[in-house]
Amino acid sequence: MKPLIITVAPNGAEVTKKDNPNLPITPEDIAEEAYNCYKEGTSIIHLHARDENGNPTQDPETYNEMIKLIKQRCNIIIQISTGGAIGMSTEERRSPLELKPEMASLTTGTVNFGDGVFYNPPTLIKSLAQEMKNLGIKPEMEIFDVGMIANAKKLIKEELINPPFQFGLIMGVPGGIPGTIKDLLHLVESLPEKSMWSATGIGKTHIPISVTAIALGGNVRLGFEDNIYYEKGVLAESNAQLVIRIVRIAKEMGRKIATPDEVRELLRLKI
Ligand code: KMH
Ligand code: ZN
Repeated sequence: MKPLIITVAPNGAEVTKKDNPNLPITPEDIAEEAYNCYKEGTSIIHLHARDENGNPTQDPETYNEMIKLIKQRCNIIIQISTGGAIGMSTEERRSPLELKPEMASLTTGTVNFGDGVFYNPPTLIKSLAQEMKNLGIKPEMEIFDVGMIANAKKLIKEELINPPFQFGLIMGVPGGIPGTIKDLLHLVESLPEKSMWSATGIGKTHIPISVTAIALGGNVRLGFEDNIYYEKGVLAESNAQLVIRIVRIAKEMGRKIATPDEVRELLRLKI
């Protein structure tokens, strides 16, 4: 089996310090968290920016500050979010692409998201894919429900995405595909050829989805964006604490852990 690629999504856009006081918010705290996760075996960091009040922002300057501080510490692969937060304008969401990170997220469909709607109409998906292609940014196609894989295949057919195709299967969002093993198998079986994938399960689905992904030869995403608990009723102390557990389980299951440079080669990232 290929080495396990660990992605950490350390803060997301929706979680607050009230939910978990250990949530990293400032560029400095996020950079330190990225470094701690890197030291434990993380190769990709999925970034969302927050403003000085802790609210989500897509301000390129804030992303730039975070990225600069992370790069001073380690060579982890930077993946910025183009999802941002519910309700953001499309212009706002796309703006940090100008920083030309190695990777960016690209959700390939609209989905209910708790009480809100994560809005991704075909024109937006296509224009984000085109922009990433022009800038040499590798998209991670984020899949919240199975129909989004069909939309991704359309982008591939239109040659807007180059192989290998990187998918992030995000399961258990209220409104999206449930985080069950059966649903994970269905998603994986639906992926096109030349695909690589990671899976994450929101909340209590975190461990079953991670362990199954490791067993299937896929990869994992974890972090406070998806899950703020270490176990039922116990908040995680840090993102790195979640990484340490997954690395321990993966090693027990016979998977080596990929380094950022190994991932650059596997995903054929432009450096
Ligand atoms: N915050 C969610 C509405 C992404 O990063 O691309 C969307 C999200 C996806 O987090
Ligand atoms: Zn995100």
